[in-house]
Amino acid sequence: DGYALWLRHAPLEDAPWLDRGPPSIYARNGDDPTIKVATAELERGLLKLGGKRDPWGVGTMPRSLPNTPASFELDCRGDGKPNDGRFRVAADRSNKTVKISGPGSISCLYGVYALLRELSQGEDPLAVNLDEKPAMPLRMLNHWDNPDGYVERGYSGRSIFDWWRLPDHLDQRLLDYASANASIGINGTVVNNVNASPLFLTDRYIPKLKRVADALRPYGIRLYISARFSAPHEIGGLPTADPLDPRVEAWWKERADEIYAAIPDFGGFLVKANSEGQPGPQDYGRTHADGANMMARAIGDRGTVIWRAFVYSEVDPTDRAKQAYAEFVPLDGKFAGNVIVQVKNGAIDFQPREPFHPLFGAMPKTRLMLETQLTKEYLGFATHLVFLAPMWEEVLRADTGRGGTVADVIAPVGMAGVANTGSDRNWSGSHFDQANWYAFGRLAWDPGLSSEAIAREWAAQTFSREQPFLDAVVPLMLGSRQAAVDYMTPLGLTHQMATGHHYGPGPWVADLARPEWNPMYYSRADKEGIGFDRTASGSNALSQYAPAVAAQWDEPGKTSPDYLLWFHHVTWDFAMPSGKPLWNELVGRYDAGVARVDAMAQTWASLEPYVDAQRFTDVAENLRIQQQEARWWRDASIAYWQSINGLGLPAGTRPPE
Ligand code: GCW
Repeated sequence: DGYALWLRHAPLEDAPWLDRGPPSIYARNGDDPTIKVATAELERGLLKLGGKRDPWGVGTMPRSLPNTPASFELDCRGDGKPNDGRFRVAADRSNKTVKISGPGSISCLYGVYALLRELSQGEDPLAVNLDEKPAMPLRMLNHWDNPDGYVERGYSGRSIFDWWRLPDHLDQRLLDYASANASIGINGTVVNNVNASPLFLTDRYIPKLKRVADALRPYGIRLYISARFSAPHEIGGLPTADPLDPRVEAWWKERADEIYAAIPDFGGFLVKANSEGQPGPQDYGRTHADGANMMARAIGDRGTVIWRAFVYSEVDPTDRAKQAYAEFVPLDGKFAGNVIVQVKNGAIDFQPREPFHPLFGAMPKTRLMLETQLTKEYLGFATHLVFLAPMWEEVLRADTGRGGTVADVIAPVGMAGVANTGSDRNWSGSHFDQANWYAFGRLAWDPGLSSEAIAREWAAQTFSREQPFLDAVVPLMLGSRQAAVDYMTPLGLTHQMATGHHYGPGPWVADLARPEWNPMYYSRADKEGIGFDRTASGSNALSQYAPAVAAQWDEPGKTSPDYLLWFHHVTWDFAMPSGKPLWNELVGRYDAGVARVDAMAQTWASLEPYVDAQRFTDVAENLRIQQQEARWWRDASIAYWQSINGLGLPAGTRPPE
């Protein structure tokens, strides 16, 4: 039913190594809680992979025996130094032992999962040879979960955190969650919404948080919380939350002390300040740095303050896309060493396609972290099949023009993903959305991995390791994001979603209270043309990029069609590189998006022999909805543009329905 995620370890049909007899495991340092988890996970995985054999068992050896080497040996005795989870998996062919090793217990856990990933794809253990370390230190999920169980922008049921029954009851699902995360290298989780309730800072919640932190710890996952900036005032009895008031700092210090007494490895606070109505230091005439540094002093060297750069309020009416850069760049060099600034992949908001955020590379004296969104708020929720790895690959590989790619900029810090988990049986609301959770972890571990490699290993572990299945499903996944871009917001259009819920088209909306809430604000469509001029003749947001980067986008003729209407207002007959006028190209893109979804549905229909009936049907039914809704997007959007430009449908561009 999908609950097992990519950790199904479906029985291997044809694996000679299994005929060598039931395997055995020997773990050094076997009393370490993380080594215990690693051993249990390896045992569980091997049992499942060998499932069809009888009799079959996995022995765990209490100690090393000279004449009977174990088939798997875990050797991760720490040397006391901080351990980033690097590991090796290497076979000794002479005595047929696979050794998993590294400088600390978490190495063995990561090594075990990496080994199982290979075995699940059909690899022989003696052929596995891995030597890996994570590309960045922080690989985190951000949950937008509220204490009452509602998940903001969550499309997969209620929150997995049962604050009501905690600390007395810990749901097994949390251990399964920890195992899934650890299996892809995720090592931190912010358990509550950035639109934060102050409850999480109260004495009543600390024991609840402690129970969760204790459960996650053996899996190498540190717990963080989102902190509400006004808490000292709201729950602390102080008349203010002014960051420069010593009583306020003393209050945060006292809270931090209480939390650290219960959770010695507490990760720290994530803060959304002065954005979308959230409180923040600007309420007191102070800067983001004043606010962040005050909290950073309260935490001290015990943890980190992660301060979001998603600031979205009425500062610069000319272009919402410019605000974060305008507020944060002047603060470069002013943030304390244990502050991280967390920046969304693009300057608007998790759209189907945005150019990379201009803050990357522009704050060389500040630790910057990338924020992505796994839950598909603007990409058809859990219903539409959209594999996001190509989108993240696009941003990670973008050259900032300021000494490296986005991946280079964040490598010393990390990457966060807004979680898509919930109480649904399949965790993510749909089977294919599990792939986005998986891909996030894999890319945070190694941004050099290709979307294709990630899709392939995920699909093999999740559905079927048969080649014909993989050869069909991998391209289906890889093309799915471009399909969504094409039927929702082609050619650099953005934020055309219906008001509030962000599902389905709403390009005609123009009367909402704030200008930048309106899709018309983004499309700027009129009788003559369409697109948002962000060059010097317009908002000049383009000037926030390094000159070499800006030069790619400063003229419509030079700009990639992917970003054309993001940066330029062009006439409906503007000549596209394809030779077609813009209007024809635009209509063609909507059609191409629909056609691709049709092809996805057709491909999936042909894969029935490889997938269990329930999951096959679940996916097929979602695809049918996506086929209808891609048409809804196309037809509503085109009809609306026609109402503005008065143009007919270009001849021959539209396949008859
Ligand atoms: O994408 C927008 C969402 C809000 C969200 C906000 C943010 C948590 O519509 O629901 O609030 O971004 O990232 O803070």
